[in-house]
Amino acid sequence: MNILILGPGAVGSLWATKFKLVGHHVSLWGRTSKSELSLQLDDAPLTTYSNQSITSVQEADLILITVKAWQVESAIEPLLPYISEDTIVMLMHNGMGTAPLIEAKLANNPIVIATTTHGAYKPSKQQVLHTGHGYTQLGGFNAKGAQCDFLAEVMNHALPEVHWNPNINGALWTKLAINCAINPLTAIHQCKNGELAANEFAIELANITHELVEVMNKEEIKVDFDALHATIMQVVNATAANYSSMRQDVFHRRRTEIDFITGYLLQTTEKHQISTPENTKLYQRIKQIEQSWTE
Ligand code: KPL
Repeated sequence: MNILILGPGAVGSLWATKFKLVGHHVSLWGRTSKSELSLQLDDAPLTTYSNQSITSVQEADLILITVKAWQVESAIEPLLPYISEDTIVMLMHNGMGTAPLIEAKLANNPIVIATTTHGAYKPSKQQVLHTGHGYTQLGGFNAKGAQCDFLAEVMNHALPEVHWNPNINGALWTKLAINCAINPLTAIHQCKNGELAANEFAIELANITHELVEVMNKEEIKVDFDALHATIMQVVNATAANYSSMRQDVFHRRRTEIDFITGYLLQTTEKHQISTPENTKLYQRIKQIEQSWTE
């Protein structure tokens, strides 16, 4: 397949190198205007990709968007005049709420949403490290996207495991709930994920989880407190030594994904006219931190 990776950060570069290894024709669209970029996955040899090539947009069978949620709209903008209606557009990032923005611009394209638990890290522009083996779920966002289940096999060949999930919304909400619970708290307290298992966070985490269950049930995602709390604590323990992406963003004073994580939850809360004070408090605190950098 002709695959274009829009946003060759850590996750985008991981998929680019994995796709190339199994023989796909892979191009990148990064921020730099260099016509070629090179990537090295772990200890594998360096591989080279065309960058910002209009032809690669026109010929793409799949555009995999791996920029942060808040960058999706502006990142796709320069490509819009060149994207064919047959090109599958796939979103892969933390948070929710970008698919309708893409649909508004590319109404006739198949749109697929992906969520992955693979860990990747880019210590330099060329190097990408596959730091944690995970799995990926895909599902259609629109009717054309729902017909793209063959992609699970294609992607599974490059970086297993990949599953097609006809109920991708449930998977996205579960991931959103994990991020709502872990990311703001670790960013505010500048701690590792594992530190949230301490007693001092027990009540706060339980309150956050109760609110998440209420909102998810309103969205017709069937989940109860014990199951969601166990899932969140399982991720806290499995990623105990890691710094969450939001903790890293705050540490480096970069814009966080809060608007598409807790912000998306609060929009949904408002829609159902319920209240989620614990999550609102976390949202406001992260916004305050971001604002303090510009003052
Ligand atoms: O997705 C994550 C993130 O950091 O954004 C978790 C699952 C919390 C792992 O750190």
